[in-house]
Amino acid sequence: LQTAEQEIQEYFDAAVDIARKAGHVVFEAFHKEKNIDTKSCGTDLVTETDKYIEELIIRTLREKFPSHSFIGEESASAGKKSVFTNNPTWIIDPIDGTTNFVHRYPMVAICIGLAINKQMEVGIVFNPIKDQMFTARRGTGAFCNGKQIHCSSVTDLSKALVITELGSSRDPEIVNVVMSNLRRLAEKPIAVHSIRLQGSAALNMCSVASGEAELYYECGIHVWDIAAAGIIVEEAGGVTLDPSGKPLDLLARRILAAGNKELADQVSQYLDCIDLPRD
Ligand code: 2AM
Ligand code: CA
Ligand code: CA
Ligand code: CA
Repeated sequence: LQTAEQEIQEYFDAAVDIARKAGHVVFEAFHKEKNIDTKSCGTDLVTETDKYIEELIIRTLREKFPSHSFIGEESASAGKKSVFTNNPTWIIDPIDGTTNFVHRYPMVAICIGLAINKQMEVGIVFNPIKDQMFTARRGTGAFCNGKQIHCSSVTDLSKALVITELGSSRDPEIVNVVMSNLRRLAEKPIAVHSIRLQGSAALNMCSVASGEAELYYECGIHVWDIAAAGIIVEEAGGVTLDPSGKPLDLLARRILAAGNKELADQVSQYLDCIDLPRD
């Protein structure tokens, strides 16, 4: 009989293994001509590779763990509503940063997370272009290519490098909220060191986990954008919260990831978010 720890190790190894295989596919497709389609609007892109990889990952993990459940971006887009239960559930984003992938901007990642009893146990975020494999298992730290990573200890918002995104919606009301948040952070009295937009929610969170940036927030993201990267931030010593400062709700479409609670509390009072339909 396996102990719970051995079981989690088996899930972790399987996730790393399939993330690498999927990474080869993304790497091969990266510089080639792509077949691009749009989803909710003209700035919400998807390629054949997104769909192919999600199918590959789910098929491979389901073969190994037939009783497990699956939530994936492209399955959800195909009409399969996310059902998040206590059953071991794999949460998958085949390519996080599809717009980057289409433009050959090298910030793309394969995200594979495993939740048991709705708690994240394993998180894998692999950038195959830069060959960076970010990994975490609950209670054992966060790593990039096997080397332990830690969040920044900066607690002063005016000394922070902040990451956010434009998002895929061009609805004027949503764009307005994005811009007013940016303006508030840029202007005095806050006047952060600077602001970055990298185009991948998961890699933004890995930047926070690595201490490259102090914090990241975004409204409009989905559970598959943040599930795997969330445990990586936490195991690197950081916090994941709702942008309001309340506890994180994985299905609520919004995230604040920061190196520490002090910084998160400072920024949360300045951030506005639009309520979106839950995942
Ligand atoms: P994707 O590339 O997998 O679609 C960009 O804002 C980041 O947020 C990307 O990681 C993108 O993931 C994700 N994202 C997905 N849907 C979004 C939405 N409706 N609004 C904002 N970001 C979204
Ligand atoms: Ca997408
Ligand atoms: Ca995504
Ligand atoms: Ca995606």
